[in-house]
Amino acid sequence: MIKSKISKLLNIKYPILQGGMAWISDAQLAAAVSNAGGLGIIAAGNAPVDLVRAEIRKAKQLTDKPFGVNLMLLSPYAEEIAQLLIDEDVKVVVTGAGNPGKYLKEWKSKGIKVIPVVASSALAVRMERSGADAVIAEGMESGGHVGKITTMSLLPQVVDSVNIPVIGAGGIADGRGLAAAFLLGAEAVQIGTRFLVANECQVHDNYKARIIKARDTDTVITGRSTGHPVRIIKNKLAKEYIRLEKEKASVEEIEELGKGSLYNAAILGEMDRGSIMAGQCAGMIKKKQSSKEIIEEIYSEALELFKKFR
Ligand code: TUI
Repeated sequence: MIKSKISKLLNIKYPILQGGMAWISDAQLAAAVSNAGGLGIIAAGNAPVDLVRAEIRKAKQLTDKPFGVNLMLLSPYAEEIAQLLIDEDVKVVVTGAGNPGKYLKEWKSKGIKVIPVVASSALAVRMERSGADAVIAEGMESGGHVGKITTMSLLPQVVDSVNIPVIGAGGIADGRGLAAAFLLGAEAVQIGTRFLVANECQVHDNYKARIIKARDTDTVITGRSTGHPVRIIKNKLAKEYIRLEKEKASVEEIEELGKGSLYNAAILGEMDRGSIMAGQCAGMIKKKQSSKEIIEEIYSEALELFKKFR
């Protein structure tokens, strides 16, 4: 077994967290990952409180293992969901796309394990001081909302900056990525893109097919000029973003283009004008598998690689 502080902290078998993907990471996926020995995570995304509550309750029915909820801090419902996580006795909270400082004290007082995603060492240090149990250092290879530093550079610098365990994320899709993250000092990894093609993932089949077809150069970051950079697979929508940004269109005009676009891709399967969020590792993903197969394959590949160092 790979010994890891995170497996111990979260009471999980494998040091693998499933990324909270808005409109995609629901109770079914999270429970499948948790039942397989990883940490499943329900994404709150921009969803209203009632929907998130229903998913949390559903996950409790589907697994007796620990699972987490990802609070996307740009959500208009962030405040209400922060309270919901307390009311529903959620064990692990991951935050993304911002600084969760104002919620940390109360979550900690209720015994919730808090794991903020950070894109810099400075935020990691602040989070440790505020009482975070661990941080996720997410490099800009990841899908969706991204920072500016790559996993290779960010992860070891965050590891050097804090004493709490660090989870690596961004560009990790197989056992090589898991092993590499551990060599850079991580105690676990968070994986999103690979779980898009999990059998238990309810994302539209067109989305899964697009991931399987993806090549290494197929993603692009849009929205840097609006302050909300997002990595998506290149398509008509991405081209339109790039055109508007080149023409220095207003933030409102660019953001209007993005409204509902993730829903259009993930739920409606709209591949031309939807936001197909995916990490740069999409090109490595070649087949659909169960969550259990994905986790066990990644883990056994990494174990095999570690034997080289004995
Ligand atoms: O949150 C993510 N990835 C996401 S959220 C999302 S939903 C969305 N939809 C439309 C527009 C925007 C988002 C899709 N993908 N990853 C975690 C993450 N957090 N990556 C980077 C960061 C981050 C960046 C800067 C966290 C904190 C931060 O600093 C904030 C501060 O105040 O210092």
